[in-house]
Amino acid sequence: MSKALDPRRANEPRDFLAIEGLLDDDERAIKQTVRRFVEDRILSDIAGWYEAGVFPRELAKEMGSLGLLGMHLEGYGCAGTNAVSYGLACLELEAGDSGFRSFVSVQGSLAMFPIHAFGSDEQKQEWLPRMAAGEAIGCFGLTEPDSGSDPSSMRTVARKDGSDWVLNGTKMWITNGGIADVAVIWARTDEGIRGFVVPTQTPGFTANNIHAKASLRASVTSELALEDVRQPESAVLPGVVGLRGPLSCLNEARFGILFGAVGAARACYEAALDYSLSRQQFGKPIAGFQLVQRKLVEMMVSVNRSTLVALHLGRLKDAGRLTPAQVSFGKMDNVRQAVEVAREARNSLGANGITLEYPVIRHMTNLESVYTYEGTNEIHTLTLGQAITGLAAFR
Ligand code: TGC
Ligand code: FAD
Repeated sequence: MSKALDPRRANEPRDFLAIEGLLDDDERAIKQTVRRFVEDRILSDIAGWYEAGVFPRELAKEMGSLGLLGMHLEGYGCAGTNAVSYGLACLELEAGDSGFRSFVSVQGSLAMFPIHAFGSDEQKQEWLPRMAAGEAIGCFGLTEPDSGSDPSSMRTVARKDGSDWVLNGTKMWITNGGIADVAVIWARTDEGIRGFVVPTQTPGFTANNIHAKASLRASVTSELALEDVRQPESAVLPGVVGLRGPLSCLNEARFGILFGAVGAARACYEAALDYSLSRQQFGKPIAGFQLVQRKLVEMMVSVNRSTLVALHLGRLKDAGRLTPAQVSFGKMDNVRQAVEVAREARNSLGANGITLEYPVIRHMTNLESVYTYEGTNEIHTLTLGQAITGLAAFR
């Protein structure tokens, strides 16, 4: 009996539930293109970038020319793909490194999306085409030193001075901050929370990169200090007032993360599978031991289940029916599954699992940030609790 027809080996270990077959031709082509980009441009250098703590800014234009920046937005040089394709691109990028998915999430979903959704024509024309091309880099300033899970407590203020706005405050943990050309800054005003499109060269605007991170090392994370940053009226996002503005952006970015986390988990599972098949102990491959097989099976099941959840949520988004609480379901569960997979995979590699020669510990430490940012596991648990009980337990 040929191998292909043997029912005991009929399933592809790397696509066990044949999920690839649920994608259409365009989606498959985009996924393969991004996968090739990751293989050609990221995988050979990522361990070095990670160790050195650098993000290769020069790759931004390449990602722009692939259409990965503001990918699911329409017009202004954006690719205008469906949501599933955007998710699949995030998945493949994060299979390379969470830092690259972070870059794309922040650029497309947190910096370009608010300009696209809430900006003036002038703001859109000025920033979106250059951001889509990777010529201008954006960041998103919501979190502050004393205001993380509860952004309603933010202290950054924007006060009217004649026809200008003057911004003061500190934003913390801002991805891309130190390499950004433009920052979308959320600040308290007399009218409520508003968004400002602030060029980072404006006097009074300073970005200080955060060093000594043990997670997301191939990504720039910064503190932003705003001291009397003066902006014209045209800097305010005219289309939204209130916390709904930044939280709407987070829905978009969290959607990318719920796909992205699957990519990190898949990379860890595949590394563990390959390693277990080649590593010999007690006279045979360790993959031949029951306890190792159990780990591999749990990882494989988890990756397949998370992929199906992501794809289902992507289909709902493309149908215009995805709710924020459903996004929380995906962000909470897919990231925690990925954390578990990474940890089991790390263990499966023994001592080799702690070196950057293998991707697993890099993904494992990256996922700690992913678990925390864009709403912690607890915040998404409470969002789901509110959705099913009608009772808010945040305060
Ligand atoms: P609450 O009173 O519930 O709502 C205030 C207003 O916002 C509206 N709203 C939403 N709108 C759109 N999407 C959502 N998901 C929304 N959730 C709420 C709501 O309808 C209301 O609107 P209105 O017009 O009636 O005023 O707000 P709350 O203060 O109780 O907070 C709710 C909570 C805790 C869920 C929210 O604050 C939250 O999500 N906190 C987590 C903060 C967070 O995720 N920060 C992320 C910062 S950015 C980041 O981490 C980037 S990492 C990027 C990377 O590198 O990849
Ligand atoms: P806290 O809110 O202080 O939470 C600490 C702990 O308390 C957590 O376990 C939390 O779940 C728990 N907790 C808090 N409130 C409750 C509650 N009501 N019930 C139960 N438990 C609770 N922010 C941006 O604005 N822009 C960015 O680009 C950005 N990039 C980031 C990049 C990295 C690498 C990291 C690590 C963070 C980034 N963040 C960014 C910030 C991120 O969104 C916050 O770290 C996150 O929202 C949590 O806030 P916090 O760190 O202040 O933790």
